[in-house]
Amino acid sequence: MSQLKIWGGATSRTLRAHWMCHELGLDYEPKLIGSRTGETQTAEFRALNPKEKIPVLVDGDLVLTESAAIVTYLGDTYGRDTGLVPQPYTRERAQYNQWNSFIQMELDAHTLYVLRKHRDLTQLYGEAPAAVQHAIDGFNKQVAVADMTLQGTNFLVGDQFTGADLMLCSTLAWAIAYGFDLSPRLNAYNDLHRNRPAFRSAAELNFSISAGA
Ligand SMILES: N[C@@H](CCC(=O)N[C@@H](CS)C(=O)NCC(=O)O)C(=O)O
Repeated sequence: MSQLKIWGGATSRTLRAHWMCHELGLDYEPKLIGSRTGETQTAEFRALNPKEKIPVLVDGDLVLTESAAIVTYLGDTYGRDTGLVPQPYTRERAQYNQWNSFIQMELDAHTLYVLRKHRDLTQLYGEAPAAVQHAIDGFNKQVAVADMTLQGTNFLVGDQFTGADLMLCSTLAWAIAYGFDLSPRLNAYNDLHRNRPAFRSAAELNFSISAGA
């Protein structure tokens, strides 16, 4: 049995962790539990992650949460020479960190996740039409910055695919599923990277289960 486990499936955030494992060709054990199925509230899972959230990485006695932190840890630990995560103490690493923070905050937490909560899960989080409208406008404004950056390149950092592209593509797919109309450049970028064999095998695994209602 592998000492490396990834808990969680069915969402864009869990996809990030599986996708990086597949990029690195890692032998790991997927523990495919879904969100809002009750599986994040079992005693076993709460002992791992009292936040009751997925994804979670377990590597021996290390437990790590937060999808971007998991992606970076995997690249640092198991892919030092792959360039999937730029080397520490470099300008490329600083730019990589910047993009991952931007994607998590501006394209995920403040915008798409607001729609998730206050448009799709109103029975749990309540209605907030003004917040929903601001989230839509905010996403469109911020994603335009990614669009500008990708003028003449297929990569956010340097000249190769990195964990930052993985983070952005997983988020763009989420946006498309929510009905956002992305620019031709962002669609082409997203399609290019979603053609990677590691994306396809990881997505097949990740979406082999469903989230709860
Ligand atoms: N910032 C965290 C967010 C994690 C998160 O909110 N996960 C959701 C699913 S995408 C979850 O586990 N929800 C718990 C539940 O609904 O049961 C990350 O990027 O990993």
